[in-house]
Amino acid sequence: MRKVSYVVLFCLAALTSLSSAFATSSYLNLARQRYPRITGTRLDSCNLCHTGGSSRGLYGQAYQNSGRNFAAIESQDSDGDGFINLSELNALTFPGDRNDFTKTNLYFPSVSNTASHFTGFAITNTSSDRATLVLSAYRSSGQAVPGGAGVSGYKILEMPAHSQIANLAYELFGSGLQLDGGWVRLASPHAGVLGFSLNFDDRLGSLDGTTAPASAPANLILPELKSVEIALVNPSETQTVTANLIPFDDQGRQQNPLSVQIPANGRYAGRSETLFPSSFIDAGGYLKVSASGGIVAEESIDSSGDEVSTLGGIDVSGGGLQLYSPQFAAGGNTWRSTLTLINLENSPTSLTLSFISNDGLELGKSTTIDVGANARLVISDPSVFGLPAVPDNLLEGYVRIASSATRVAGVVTFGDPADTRFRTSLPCVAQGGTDLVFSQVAVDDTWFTGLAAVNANSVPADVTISVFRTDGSPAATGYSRIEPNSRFSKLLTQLVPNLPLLGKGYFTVHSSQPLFSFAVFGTQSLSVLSAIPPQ
Ligand SMILES: [Ca+2]
Repeated sequence: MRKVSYVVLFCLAALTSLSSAFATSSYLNLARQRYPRITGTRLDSCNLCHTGGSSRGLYGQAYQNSGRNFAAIESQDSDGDGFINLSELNALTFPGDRNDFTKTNLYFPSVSNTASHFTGFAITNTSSDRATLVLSAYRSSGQAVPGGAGVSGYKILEMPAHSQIANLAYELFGSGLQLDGGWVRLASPHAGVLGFSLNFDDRLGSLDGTTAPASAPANLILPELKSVEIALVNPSETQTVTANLIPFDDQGRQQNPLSVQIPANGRYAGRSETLFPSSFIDAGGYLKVSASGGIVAEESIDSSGDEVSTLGGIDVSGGGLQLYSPQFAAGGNTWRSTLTLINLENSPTSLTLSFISNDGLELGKSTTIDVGANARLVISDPSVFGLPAVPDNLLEGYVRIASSATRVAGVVTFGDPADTRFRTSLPCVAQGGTDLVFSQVAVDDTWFTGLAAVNANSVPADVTISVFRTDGSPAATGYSRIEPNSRFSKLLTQLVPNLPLLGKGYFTVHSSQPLFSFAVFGTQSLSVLSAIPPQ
């Protein structure tokens, strides 16, 4: 009898643990059904809810306490790491482990894949570790792009150390992808991932790129209001945001604001001339966006022809007392530049502007201009420096901007004099860097890549330019010296000897002194041109 009891007890115990295992695996099945992307990943195990053995972890406890309702705990942060459970599951980080969370969040605010418009992504893993990343595509409604025939709403990438990918949206999400003005989130539990995207049309008549921002502030400025399409993304996965669009004129006077609601994961797009009276827009001005939560903002300026230049939103708390426009070029029938500066504070300032040549010599004379509270100053030719508005010969260099009282931000737009063939924009920079990464390089029969760098220091800068293939292996290296207050603007082929033809890849700039720098790439025929800020 006793033996039989042991056997019975043993079997009961085995059954109990078996049934608990069955329960766990059926809960895991439910998790897979609700979050299909976890299937086959490191989250696809008992460890999602349990911390080794059978004891529940923080997420497992929350699931139990909710009456086993995944939806009910999606907006909770069970492990207190600052990321809600839904974000963690979407980013493939453990919602019950406070040491495991998204270290890189990047936002690509304008993504299209239609018969005529495409988006390309260049993503670089700059770290010496392998990185897992999850790309998620959303429609403007906030709906995740649904999976179906030839399309998936998400893409999981495993990137070796120092590697790069350059792919079109449909190469990542499938040839069935149909997206007209959506957006993409990149999340990774690894740090050191950088992104850049390019939007272009099928004729390569227009192309422009922007670096993917890694943060979503609540207060931003879009520096142009005329002939622009504004795009705002709400990256919250659970909360609607209210965004107030507040137009300012060049004198800093606020006009009637417009309020828009953007659903969770949603995107709002609108053209300035349909949003605000033309009498106001035609006079210039800029837009302040003030939202109830973090947002990502971008504007595309298309004032002439089909040439587009894209600018990311400027964080209102950013800018600086000293700024550099790393490019200003005018004349010689080749270039025209427009420098736009905005006083970010509610009190007046004076801006002293100096135009400095590549050799470090002042071009014309420095000028000081009073700028009112919240006002905007537009410099569209070099006449403010006492030079001809359209110089016969090319004048090229950089502009230093010093503000007497308040933080200012700015952008420079440059293109051909008629502004119809090519045009691109760059933010002005307050702080230089010694280690810069440019997430894209293209050097072949069709494409060129150029690099400009300003050494605004009083000592020479020794610069190493290293070009890498997509697998992270070095392709070629070049060395340059930039004298104090000087600048170079050259083709990558001039700076890096023995550079092989490359359609993809990336490059880094290491300097002994902080530099203000940017890259440009475009077609050899200059039908398109895109400037790339460093990251
Ligand atoms: Ca976590």
